[in-house]
Amino acid sequence: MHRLDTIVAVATPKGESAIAMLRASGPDCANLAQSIFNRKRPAPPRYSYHGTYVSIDGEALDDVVYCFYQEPKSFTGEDTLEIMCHGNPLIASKVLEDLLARGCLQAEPGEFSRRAFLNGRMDLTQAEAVMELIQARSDKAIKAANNQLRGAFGRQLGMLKDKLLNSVAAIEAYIDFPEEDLPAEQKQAHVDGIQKLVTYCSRLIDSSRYAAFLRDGVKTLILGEPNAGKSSLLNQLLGFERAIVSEEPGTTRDFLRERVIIGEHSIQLLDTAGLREAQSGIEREGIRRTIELAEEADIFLLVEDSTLPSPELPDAIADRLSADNCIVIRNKIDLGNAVAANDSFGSFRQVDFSALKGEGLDALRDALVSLIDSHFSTDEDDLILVNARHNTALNELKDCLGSALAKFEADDAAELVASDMRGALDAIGTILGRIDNEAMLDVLFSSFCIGK
Ligand SMILES: Nc1nc2c(ncn2[C@@H]2O[C@H](COP(=O)(O)OP(=O)(O)OP(=O)(O)O)[C@@H](O)[C@H]2O)c(=O)[nH]1
Ligand SMILES: [Mg+2]
Repeated sequence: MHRLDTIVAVATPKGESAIAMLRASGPDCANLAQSIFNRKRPAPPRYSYHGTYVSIDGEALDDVVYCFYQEPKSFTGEDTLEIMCHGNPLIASKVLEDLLARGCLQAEPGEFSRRAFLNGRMDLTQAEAVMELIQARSDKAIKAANNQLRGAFGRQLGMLKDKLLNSVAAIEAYIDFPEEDLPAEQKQAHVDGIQKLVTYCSRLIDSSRYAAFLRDGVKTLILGEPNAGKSSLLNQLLGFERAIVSEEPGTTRDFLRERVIIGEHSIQLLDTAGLREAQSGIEREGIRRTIELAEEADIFLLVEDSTLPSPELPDAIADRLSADNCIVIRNKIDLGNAVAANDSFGSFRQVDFSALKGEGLDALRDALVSLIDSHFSTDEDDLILVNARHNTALNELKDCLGSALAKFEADDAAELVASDMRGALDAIGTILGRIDNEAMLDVLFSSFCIGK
């Protein structure tokens, strides 16, 4: 249940910085602002004040700026006090200790957001978007999180819910009159309406892969024969010598994972063991892992030594490559004796490259951005970051709607159809957040940071 305590936390990371911020929320905030800063009158809300923070023992702790927000016009919907002190972790923790001594409780992770949700300041998808925004690692991810924070998902679900409610009301009207049949054209309108909702659900479920890629980065596998220059390419894209490069084939055994931002995208680069008949058990294991990684990768960079004929790839990998997900990198063009490119990659994007000299790097970056853009083409304006929790509820929603449709078509009793539709409404409620589901809220908010 909603605690009526005043909670407090340091909202900025530990470490030296220009400023550290503490945030308190709850009914004591107005009094705290008055007593800490020795004010004769309460602090007018939403104004910044400069003052000396005097502890409960009368010690001047720091020169700070503070701002009082009066409920309901605050992030949490409660009275809130924000205190900006100098960014010395010792000062921030002294201020925190003093606020605890004055009766505040240390906030749990995500407790501010949880209160914002419980006080109706945001739905659950928006609370989740706050966390997505904090953790977003690329421009695209930030845009999507912002979109969700502004309530895009909530609005779409709200419209869906209204349509369902209308249908349920119309269908339930027939429950009391079992001898009457729903007129055929009305029934068809409901069926069409539900069908549209099913399509909408499927689209959202499909987009969860895109959301995962925004969150974790596009999984990009660097593949090729030993010595083709895969690790040299990784180092070029990263801009530093991450991987060992040597003329000895079979240098990379275990795969390396690094993240890089290219254009608006966050990319997870995986450098792998060269593909060939393995010379040793360790190398064989490395190649097995490469094949395993290929199953989940989004994008492939196939590195070829342009002075040698194209290699034969294991079937498990060749089957995964297509013009939509792979760029062929013709490496070592600086050597000047390139052989003709392999016809079977004729339709693929190809980039002439020298990992030794860094030639072709811009062309490769451009090709990568254009490939990712076309691979994950989505309408940015209604981009939703579908997470695992949403996905479960969306599948539930889709199942309920599918079952309602089947019953409609079988001319089952109106109450049976209505019961499925009610199930669908519950699933939407789960996504937006039902206040009675304490356990789910505990799990969800505990993954947030303290002070958020
Ligand atoms: N001339 C030239 N040499 C290159 C180029 N790229 C890589 N090399 C050389 O080729 C050799 C192998 O490079 P690596 O980057 O280790 O190749 P790899 O594909 O990671 O090899 P394994 O890890 O053994 O599979 C090294 O001696 C590199 O200096 C290039 O563009 N031009
Ligand atoms: Mg290597």
